[in-house]
Amino acid sequence: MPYVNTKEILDKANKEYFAVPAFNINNIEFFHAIVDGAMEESAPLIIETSEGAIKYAGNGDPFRGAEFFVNLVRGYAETVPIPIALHLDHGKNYQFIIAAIKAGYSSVMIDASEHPFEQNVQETKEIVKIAHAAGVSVEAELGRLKGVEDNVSVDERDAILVNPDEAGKFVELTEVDFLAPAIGTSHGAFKFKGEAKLDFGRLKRVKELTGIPLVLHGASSVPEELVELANNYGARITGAKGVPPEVLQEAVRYGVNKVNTDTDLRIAFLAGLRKSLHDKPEEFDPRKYFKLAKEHVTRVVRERLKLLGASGKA
Ligand code: PGH
Ligand code: CA
Ligand code: ZN
Repeated sequence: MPYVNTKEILDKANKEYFAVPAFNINNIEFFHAIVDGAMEESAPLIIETSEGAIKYAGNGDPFRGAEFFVNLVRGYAETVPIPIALHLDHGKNYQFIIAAIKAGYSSVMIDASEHPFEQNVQETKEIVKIAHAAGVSVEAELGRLKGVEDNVSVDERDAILVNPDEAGKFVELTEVDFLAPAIGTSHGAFKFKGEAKLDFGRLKRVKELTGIPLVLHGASSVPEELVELANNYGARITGAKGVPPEVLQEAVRYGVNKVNTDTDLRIAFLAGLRKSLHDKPEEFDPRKYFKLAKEHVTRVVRERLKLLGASGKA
């Protein structure tokens, strides 16, 4: 199947009320493990790379890194039976966003969410103009990715989370294709101190006022059994907490169509790698000691595709 525009995948998800996980990669091992999982589930696939990943793959050079990922993902897509898109995650620097568009990414995120509303509108608008002219779709973000505790004041909450009325205006002004509204999640393995609490009231309003595909960042579930496995083999990850699977499904019911997933894959890979290094100290072929790590990643990928309703949607 072809290398596709992310918009094609997400417009279908929006119409049919499911979500597609977007998986972050830095290297070829994660890529292969993710594609295997998506093929086994006959699911559409969104691969995403951060600016850091592009820098890593280009050995410091963003243009080289962006070319590397496009060649990898586009070349591969043409040989497999599922549609695959490549997305720039959290584009903050003009240089990286332009590098991604030039190299042939399917979509880019312009993350100007730490700036005041007007500036976010201006910067997003500018990228939308450039990207759309090249046939590349655009994601933007409103609000800050930060856990919100129960004892936080209403004012503080308003300062951190998305303002739905602004979201409606933002989409109208920028003509952005997808929007990531901050509703209480955060990146990494330590998202919540107590219960996972997302502001579904805001999410529902944002969907009503925009109608476009919505993106949930910081959406990893941080499965306990994987953290435990990693810790049993020498890792030291304590107090980790993610977004439980049933909470993600609720988010999908309120209109989330793209679910960004990085941390879960990292923990899965780490757990598998630590176990195989421990179990086979005589092994020094990376293709062999990465095998179990990749299998763990594939399993997480399959679980999330099923959970979010993307299985069978290729
Ligand atoms: C993410 C990933 N990438 O943009 O939002 O979030 O750390 O929860 O996997 P996690
Ligand atoms: Ca942000
Ligand atoms: Zn993110």
